[in-house]
Amino acid sequence: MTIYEAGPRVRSENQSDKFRVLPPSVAIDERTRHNSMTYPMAEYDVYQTLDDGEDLRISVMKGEWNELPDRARRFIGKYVKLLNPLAVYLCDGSEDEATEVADKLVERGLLFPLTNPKFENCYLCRTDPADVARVEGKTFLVTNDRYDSVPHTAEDVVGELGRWMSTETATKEMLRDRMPNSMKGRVMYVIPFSMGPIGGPMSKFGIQLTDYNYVVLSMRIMTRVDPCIWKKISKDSDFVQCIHTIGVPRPLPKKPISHWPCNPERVLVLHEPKHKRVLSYGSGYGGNSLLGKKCFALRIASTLARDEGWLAEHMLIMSITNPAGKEYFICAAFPSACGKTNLAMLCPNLPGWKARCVGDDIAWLKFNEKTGKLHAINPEAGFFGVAPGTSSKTNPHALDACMKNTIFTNVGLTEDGGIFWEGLEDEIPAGTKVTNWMGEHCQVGDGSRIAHPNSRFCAPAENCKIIHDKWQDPEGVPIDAIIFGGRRPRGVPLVFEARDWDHGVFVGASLKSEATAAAEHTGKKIMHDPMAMRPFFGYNFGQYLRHWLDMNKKHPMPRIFHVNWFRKDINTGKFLWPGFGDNIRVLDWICRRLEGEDIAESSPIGLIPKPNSIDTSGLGDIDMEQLMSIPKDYWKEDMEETRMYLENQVGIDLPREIRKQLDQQEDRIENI
Ligand code: OXD
Ligand code: MN
Repeated sequence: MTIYEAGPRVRSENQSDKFRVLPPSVAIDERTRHNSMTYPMAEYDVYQTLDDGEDLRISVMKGEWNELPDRARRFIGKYVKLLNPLAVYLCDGSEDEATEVADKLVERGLLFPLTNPKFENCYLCRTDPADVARVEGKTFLVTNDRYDSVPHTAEDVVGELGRWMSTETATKEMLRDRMPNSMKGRVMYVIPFSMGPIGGPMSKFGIQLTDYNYVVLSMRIMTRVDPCIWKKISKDSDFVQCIHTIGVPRPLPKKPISHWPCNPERVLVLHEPKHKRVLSYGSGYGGNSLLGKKCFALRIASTLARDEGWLAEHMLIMSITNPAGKEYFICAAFPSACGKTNLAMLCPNLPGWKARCVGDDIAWLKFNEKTGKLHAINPEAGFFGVAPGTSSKTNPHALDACMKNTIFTNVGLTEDGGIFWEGLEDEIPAGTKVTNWMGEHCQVGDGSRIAHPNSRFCAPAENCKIIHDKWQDPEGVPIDAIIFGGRRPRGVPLVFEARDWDHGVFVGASLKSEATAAAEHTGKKIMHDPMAMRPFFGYNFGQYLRHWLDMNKKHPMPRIFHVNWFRKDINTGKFLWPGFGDNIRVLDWICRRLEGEDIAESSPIGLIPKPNSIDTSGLGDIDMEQLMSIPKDYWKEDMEETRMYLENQVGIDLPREIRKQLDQQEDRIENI
């Protein structure tokens, strides 16, 4: 066995061979490998001059270092010095690359190819049970001034609308205590990616550095990874710096659980809007590690959006076409795991209607001078959907989209090489042998939990049969309505329309929902989730509301609605509304409102449907009266609680327009 020693990283002798390609100084030490895999040796070494003038020797395993733009080389070089990886691997996003990386992960035991012939090029992955969701408690915004990140809360109140860390603490915690040498013995993958169609006027570039090849495969699905981005970055575009490490240098202190190395005790996810930089340590899962998603496309992008006059929101984008052939584009903001993917891929239960999906999780919205409307793009290229509950009844299009080129994480594996999660009981018979998300043997229907509640499918958007022709339109699609919603078992009617833009912003600011499994929360308590963005604000929520309110002063904005598919009968506890494909009936009402139909009447909380104005034909017995009722006691309490929340959480940063809306709504409720 040959063990090569890494050459000195810092060069002391002559400077002239800066761009000379040198023979490789690195091979992987056999003892640091899992399962004695064969990694290729580094192809060549280069010297890179860093911002501090130092020349650093870098081993390149794949890709043409000298073709990278200077600022990208300096950026990568800076983190090679800090993180000290074995070598650098410049990703090109190609099929071959994905196959090579996936094969390595299969060899290592992290990925299992699905052998069932129904699936094409699909894999299952299981994580360490300590790394299964976004970790909101360890996610921070880093700014010099605390109140650039979070609002002024009332005294003794713990802020819930973002977490702030000072620049000094962040530097110490991340750059001094965690990151140095954290990629030791590992390969640093360099991923050039675009959020939004490459080169589009609403799109933005990023470069992610990661030591986790599962992340490479997932980023390739969720974003547009393409080496042409290097050229664009070199010319005129900036990029968001995304630095991710699982924080497990080699040699490993202990064998990773489920072959999923991570460092859950030390997880830290930092965002520095000023530097357009995300630093993530310790977790390989979802929003903690696929930095293009929540970290870039929501937290960093929302600050860019404020500065540049647009919006970055936690919203699906869809189109619906009525039987007369008129198409409407809608954005809808629901908290995590409240059915955004299901609505985005709706199968309408009313004859003649057609629905198309543009995006299922994030929308970037910008006013378009040509059309005079707010336009939206989906910055992502894939779906990272919550698996449990997805079935051919609830979302056949999502299920179908998962049949090829998909990575499943923490779902069950059936004995015939397919997948199982809660919700698929009608498609996979009871008694089928399965390995659950923790690798234990069990059977469908034996009462045990098979998939983790936050288990996911990561599938390319192009797989979706109802993806809209314009989903990649760089100019986006023109938005006709914005919808807010949450899981509200009590008191909140099926649908209402905001009185005007300011009232709509207030409705969004007051958004609440039952807690879900997408983050570390447990239980079913009703939580505030303003604008469905509570975990994703990139700056002070008071200023965020100010920005929303001001949008309407500059340009005409779409009408705003609120929906609740989840109201329960107070006597039986059963859902009052069938939901899913029947939600088209509510969207139909919304579209008719957009056309100016006189089908709404004023209520204390907004404009509600006039009796019989929602098409319930063929639904049988629906208790519309209960579904649409606005119980005074409930709403009085709700408003008091909302006032308290906004006063406590947003304090002096709460815009006066929102205070006015609170006062007015309280008065209207008092007069019920
Ligand atoms: C998501 C989330 O993963 O909202 O989309 O948590
Ligand atoms: Mn989401």
